[in-house]
Amino acid sequence: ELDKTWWKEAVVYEVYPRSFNDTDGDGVGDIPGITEKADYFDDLGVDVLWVGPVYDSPNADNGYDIRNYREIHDDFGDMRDWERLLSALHDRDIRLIMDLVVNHTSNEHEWFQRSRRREGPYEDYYHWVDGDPDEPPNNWESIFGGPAWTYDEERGQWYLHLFHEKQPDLNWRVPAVRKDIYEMVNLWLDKGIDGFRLDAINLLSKPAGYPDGDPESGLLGNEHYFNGPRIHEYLRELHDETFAGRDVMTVAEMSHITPADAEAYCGPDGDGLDMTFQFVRDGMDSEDDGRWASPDWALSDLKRVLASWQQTAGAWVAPCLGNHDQPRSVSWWGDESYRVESATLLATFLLTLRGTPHVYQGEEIGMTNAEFERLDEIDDPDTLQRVELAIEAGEADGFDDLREAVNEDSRDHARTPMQWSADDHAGFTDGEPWLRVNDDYPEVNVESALADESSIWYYYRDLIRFRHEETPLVYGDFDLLLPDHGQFCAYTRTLEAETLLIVLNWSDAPATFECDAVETADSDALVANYDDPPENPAATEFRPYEAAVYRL
Ligand code: TEU
Repeated sequence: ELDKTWWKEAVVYEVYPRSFNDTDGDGVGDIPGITEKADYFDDLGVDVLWVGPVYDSPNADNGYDIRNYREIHDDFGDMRDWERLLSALHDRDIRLIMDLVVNHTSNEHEWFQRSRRREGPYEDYYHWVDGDPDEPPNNWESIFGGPAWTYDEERGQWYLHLFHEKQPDLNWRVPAVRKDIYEMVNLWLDKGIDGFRLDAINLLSKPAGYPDGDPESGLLGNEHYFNGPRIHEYLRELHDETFAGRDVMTVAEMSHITPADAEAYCGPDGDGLDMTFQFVRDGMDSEDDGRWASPDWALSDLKRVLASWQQTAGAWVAPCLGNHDQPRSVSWWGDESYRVESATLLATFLLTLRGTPHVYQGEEIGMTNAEFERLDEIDDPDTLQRVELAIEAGEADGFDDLREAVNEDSRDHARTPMQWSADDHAGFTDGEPWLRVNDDYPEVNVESALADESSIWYYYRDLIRFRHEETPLVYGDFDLLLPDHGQFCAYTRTLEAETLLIVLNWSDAPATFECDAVETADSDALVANYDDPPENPAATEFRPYEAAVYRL
């Protein structure tokens, strides 16, 4: 008996509001700009829009530092604009989920301001620790690099921030903190949204006493603050006090988790969360903090991680190949020299996996990494901090020494403006864009993609339709084939008597498909990214980045 639910059958599309579509010429995307594209999402066929943080924020981390959870940031519009967006989407049967950022707030949030003045109930809302102003309380490192503690002169204590120093971590041990958060969550749910993406949510619980991290463990302290001692209690309570009994979806953003952890959070006996992202990179990187790792990843490594999640996780997952924190998927997972072929191969992959696929804005037109030439073209606080620290530590003389690393992996790659047309600034804005537009926009843009029926865009649209029609792609089992093959990523999706075979030649050279585990016969490929796909995959040569789906 299948446990059917709309969010299992959905395809989600992530919008990064700052970079999506600017309607008022200030160079920053806005909510009316998202609403303006309501038909665009509908035409593409996505079911859910995840819109990144649009709350009031001083923008130390592009809205992931929230000053007021109940207000819309001026840059993006106002509450009326937001309501119009919600109805424009609902009119088209598209649901809306928002970002829920509750591991931390901005240091400009009223709670922090009052906490640093030790005002009444707010005194312990954050993690405050006594200590010598020159000696942080422990060796924990911030995920953006540098110490996870900042000394606050006003209060005369250290406070914890696992991200930027303008993002102090909330103290979830305090019941009043949790209660305030649940109230805020319910306020948004009562407005009629369809769920949340839960930001950095497995970081909520920190161990009492803040023990030092193991000096050998990569990101210092990670074993203490990821999946901390009371995490399941907090998440269960969050669920029970807010999402329970409502028809909404929750997708948890968690790194440093195994498939078994995913089950503990999102499985049938978990905390009530619906799904967690499956970041294919998590588990592949040798470094614990995988940010500036080499893009020379190995397909066998990818398949190992993939199979462990797709075959064993007793939880629903949300596969994604990119988001606003990752390099562009074509540049990282694909091949810019085979941009169209590899982008369509990646689409075939993402949309035939088990779980709820999340497409990131621009993937549907094959947007690539930009080439950043100068430090002043970088905006991402994570990248900037790392550059600064590397220079301070004498590992580099200046930006030039770091340019290659930055260009491999900066979060800014995902944040360059959406490319709508070949007009100035890719049609994103009439003003000056807040972040530079990728130089490839005259060729890579929505307008030209829509004018060409063989474009990546139409391939996405057709695949999304195909996924909606083929139940095995949603509810079927996943079985990896040829785990050690250096070029093919191939697998089956099986539901009862029905089996679909997915063959991806994930390389820039031809490869012959030979696999005893499946019985193939002459049949047309149901989906393929070349015009004339092999009729029978067996013993047939697949061209560079050729992808095809067959019914067995
Ligand atoms: O990211 C959480 C997180 O762990 C990231 O630091 C991620 O590991 C990193 O960006 C490298 O890919 C979330 C948001 O997605 C991110 O944009 C925010 O900066 C962060 O939380 C803090 O809110």
